Amino acid sequence: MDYDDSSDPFPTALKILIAGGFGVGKTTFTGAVSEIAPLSTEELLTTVSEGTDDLTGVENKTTTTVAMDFGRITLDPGHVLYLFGTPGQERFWFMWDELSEGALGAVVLADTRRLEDCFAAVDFFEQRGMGFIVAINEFDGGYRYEPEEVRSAIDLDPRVPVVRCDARISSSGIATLLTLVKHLLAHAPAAPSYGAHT
Ligand SMILES: Nc1nc2c(ncn2[C@@H]2O[C@H](COP(=O)(O)OP(=O)(O)OP(=O)(O)O)[C@@H](O)[C@H]2O)c(=O)[nH]1
Ligand SMILES: [Mg+2]
Repeated sequence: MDYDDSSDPFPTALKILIAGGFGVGKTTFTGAVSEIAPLSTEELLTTVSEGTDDLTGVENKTTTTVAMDFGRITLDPGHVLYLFGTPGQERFWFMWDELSEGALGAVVLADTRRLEDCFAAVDFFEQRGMGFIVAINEFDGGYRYEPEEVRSAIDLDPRVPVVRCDARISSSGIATLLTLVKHLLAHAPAAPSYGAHT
């Protein structure tokens, strides 16, 4: 990077969404990478939701996000990411429009045991023309699919990166966020501070 950030005491704030279906690990991801105590709006799962949400694979899950998760991570002296985790339960999806206001891009977490649950998030960002990547959260005991297998299963645009991650591990989450930021910069109309290609 030929850009000197050191003279600027105020880093650029970038708003990023952590999205995906119910129980894919959005709250876990945000909590693992955040350098501040993550804000989370968890409520106990009710017996009503047992009928609507598929708990396969996350049987021990007792809470769900009702509004959002919030975390912060400093990528480098010039860039701070503000992470907003979306609620996964369908009845809270009205929050997504609100949360995506001003967002630069998104990580769509996917669980390969319930891949179809990420379709709604993928559609949401495709329709709005917002840059996103798909991160496969590898749960214990799940079959390890190749990213390219996942790409063709969701019929994803070849330009959208697909990566693997473990939402519980900070370094894995950070690597995922770096992939997203690089993807956003590569497709931004102009990013002179990074000397992006014209
Ligand atoms: N084994 C394993 N468990 C995980 C992983 N990520 C999340 N979990 C567990 O999966 C459950 C669901 O994680 P959450 O972070 O609450 O998922 P969420 O996407 O925020 O869920 P909603 O907000 O309800 O949609 C929790 O019990 C986590 O401990 C992972 O990578 N591996
Ligand atoms: Mg959550």
